[in-house]
Amino acid sequence: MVRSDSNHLMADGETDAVALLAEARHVVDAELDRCVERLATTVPGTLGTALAYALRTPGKRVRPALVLAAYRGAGGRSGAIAGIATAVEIVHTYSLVHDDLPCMDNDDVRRGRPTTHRVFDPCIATQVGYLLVPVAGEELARAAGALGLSATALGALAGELFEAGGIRGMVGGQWLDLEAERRSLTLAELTAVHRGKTGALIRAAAVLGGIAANAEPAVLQALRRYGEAIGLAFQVADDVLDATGTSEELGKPAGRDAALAKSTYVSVLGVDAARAEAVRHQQCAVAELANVPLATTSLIALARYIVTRPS
Ligand code: GRG
Repeated sequence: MVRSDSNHLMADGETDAVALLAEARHVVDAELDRCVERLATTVPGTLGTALAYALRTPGKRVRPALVLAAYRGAGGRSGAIAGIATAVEIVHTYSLVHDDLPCMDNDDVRRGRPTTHRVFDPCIATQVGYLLVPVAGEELARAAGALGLSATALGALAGELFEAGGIRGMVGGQWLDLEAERRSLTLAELTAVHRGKTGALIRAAAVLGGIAANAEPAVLQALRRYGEAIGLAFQVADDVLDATGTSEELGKPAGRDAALAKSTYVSVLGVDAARAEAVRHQQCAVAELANVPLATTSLIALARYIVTRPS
């Protein structure tokens, strides 16, 4: 055990994850600022202001940290990886803006701030979400150029990111989730929803880091399986936090799943078994990293953080 600056006792590895998340926040927030400046010239007025609001909301930056850890784990060394991490974060941001809309979860607070549609209006927030998707594509292409990657590698990056964001990933999972409202799901059905809705983008973050480092197919496969498992661990932990955390801790209303009568890992398994399920996925993720040439310390630390995080 080590002692952090805040005098909070931290388990081994947690400091690595906290430092990596801080670094990811630093480099991605700088990249997002540059993105906002570029957009200000092309998207003036209220829509531009709303785009800046959504892009500058302070999230944990877990997906960018995964991109950095996978990239460096696979031998990548360039600072331009921040642009790939930013592209993933922009897709994530779009999903949060749309997820909060009145036609979806109808949430008032996100990341400790009023949601985009509450500050502006649902029409503007809908436009913000749609606009962020091509912005993520531009960011990805710019970063691939700065990294000196080939057109084939850029194709692989784009294919991975937008398949994860599409019908076979996040959007498909969200559709299943919306269809499942007010219905009790089995554990298998719930897992199918979250493999797409939450897991796909997290998996893509790990794989993108590997592609950007020109990793061998076996390393990419290990990163894919690792990402798949921590994606599920992330959602199980999210359900536990929603049931056990406070709104102040979470930066969004706690207990929303129960209020919306959603099937969750907690409603299906109970809190204790859900926690055990998250740890099981974490262990599966870490097991995938063995036997490939990959520096694993940060990836293991992030897997642990994902199930022990406070928000
Ligand atoms: C049009 C059907 C349709 C879908 C649009 C809305 C949408 C796409 C997808 C929903 C995806 C979604 C919001 C999944 C939840 C993932 C999740 C657990 C988010 C919270 O992630 P954190 O904790 O958030 O990393 P921060 O704020 O820290 O970035």
